[in-house]
Amino acid sequence: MDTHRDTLPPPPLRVAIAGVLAALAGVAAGELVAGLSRRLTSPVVAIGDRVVDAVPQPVKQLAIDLFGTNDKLVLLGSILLVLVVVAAGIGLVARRHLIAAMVAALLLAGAATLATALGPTTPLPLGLLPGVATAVVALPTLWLLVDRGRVPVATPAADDEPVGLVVPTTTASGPVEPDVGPTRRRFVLAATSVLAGSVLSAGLGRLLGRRFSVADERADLALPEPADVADAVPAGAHPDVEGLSSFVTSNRDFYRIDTALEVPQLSAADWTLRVHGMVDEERTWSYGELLAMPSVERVITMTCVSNEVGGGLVGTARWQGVRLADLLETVGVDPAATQVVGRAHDGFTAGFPVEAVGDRDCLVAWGMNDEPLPAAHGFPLRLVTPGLYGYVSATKWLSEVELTTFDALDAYWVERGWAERAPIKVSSRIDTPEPFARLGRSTVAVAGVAWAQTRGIDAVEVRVDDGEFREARLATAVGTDTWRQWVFEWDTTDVEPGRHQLTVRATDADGTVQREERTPPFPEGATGWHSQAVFVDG
Ligand SMILES: Nc1nc2c(c(=O)[nH]1)N[C@H]1C(S)=C(S)[C@@H](COP(=O)(O)O)O[C@H]1N2
Ligand SMILES: [Mo]
Repeated sequence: MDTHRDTLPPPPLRVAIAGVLAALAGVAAGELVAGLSRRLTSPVVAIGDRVVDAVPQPVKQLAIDLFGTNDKLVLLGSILLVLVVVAAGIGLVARRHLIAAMVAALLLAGAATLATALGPTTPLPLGLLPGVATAVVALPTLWLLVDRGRVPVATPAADDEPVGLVVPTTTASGPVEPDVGPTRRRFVLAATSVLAGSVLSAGLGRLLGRRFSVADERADLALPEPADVADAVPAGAHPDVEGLSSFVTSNRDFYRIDTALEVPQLSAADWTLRVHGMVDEERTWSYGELLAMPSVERVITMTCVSNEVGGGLVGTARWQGVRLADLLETVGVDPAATQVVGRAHDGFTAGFPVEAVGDRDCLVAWGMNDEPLPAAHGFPLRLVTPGLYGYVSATKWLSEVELTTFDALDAYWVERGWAERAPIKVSSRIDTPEPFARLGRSTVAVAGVAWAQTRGIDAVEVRVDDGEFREARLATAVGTDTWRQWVFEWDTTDVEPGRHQLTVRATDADGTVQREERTPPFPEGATGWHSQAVFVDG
């Protein structure tokens, strides 16, 4: 190229920085465009969504084991990290082969566009926009920064020339590198402008995106009083022991598990629930119509199949909504249907046996603890089904209920190897004392929760070290669909000072004793007794 006859390629550090900044500018443009419409997704989040859908089960389990419920942040961070490394590489290629680097950048932006456009909620061709914006901004930026990084032949910059935002033009001994200063300054100026522009547009995009929040809409909604309310939780259901879980879990403390990288913000104003498939006559209800139907309130304990022994992926709420049985009665179910599938706006599915709709209170819930469902817990509508793990029964952001058969449809997690039928296993957890607590020599209240939804808890036993299991005192049962609290008064003067191991096991009302053998959550829920060490003072 003629204009470059009197310049040399930029130093490697400059081109690497050029690559990274061009990528960031592209990402920022994607964020900005995604903020323009509620139906658009940021390319980074879209890539994350595709990864979540595609990664094999062992990898997913590893991510959950390593990062717990922070796995989503870690995923988004990893995507950005990979992007930075790849972009730096593209920058280095651009040093000598600008066209090749531009092609690589185009492919990268193309992948982002594909990820965004392939989203199940993405309307085309509008959905192409964030990805296209990424390419339209990243490619010229790369070209510009590489060009600005070139060095005059007269004074080639050393490869290790530092690129700083403060350009030293003099030292104690006088002026240095008179020709490099201006070219370096030119690059730093371009790079800083790109960085500032990126931060601004990404920030603006995020700011614009906030107007899709359903927070105000939720706050303004007036929920009806259910015709059939649940009794207040009796005082006897919650022993007064410090460190014991509250009986009803607050919305804020309720565990959250789903595949959504960003909490969906879905307006109830135009929300509909379509019930279809193997039915006599399909029907669609608006959110308002469902709110106007005779409703019920039920206290139900939900559990995630991924809950480890002793873990916190279990919670109890007062749920308000309509019985799914009432909706199914209206549409008329084909007797050959075996599976009820709840489908979310994004295509997520969870399916369970049709009989469950008749033999328990399966709810299309619109309320959680007397509030409209929080966005993270499924606003505007979700399913809540007692006795079945959430992944088969509790679709959030519910847009469809489909009557089908187990042969015809594998729901989201079943497709990924998890069990097709997933009743909740009888389980128990020690809430207090905490692991490795130091205990005085007195009577110590060991307390916790136990659950076997739809059956109920008949016994909880506690064992100290290798001793006999002894019965704990059961708190008042609220119902068979909720957990039950328990207390075991332990006289620590009975034991030697030092380390002791407390172990709990529960028995459900069918007589099934919690299994001792430790097995992991995959594919149908963990088993094993919860056990923890404490220290008794001398
Ligand atoms: N749309 C949608 N619904 C979903 C999920 C999901 O990923 N997407 N996860 C399910 C799982 S695995 C569980 S355990 C429950 C958790 O509900 P919560 O987050 O309100 O506790 O939601 C279920 N419903
Ligand atoms: Mo779950």
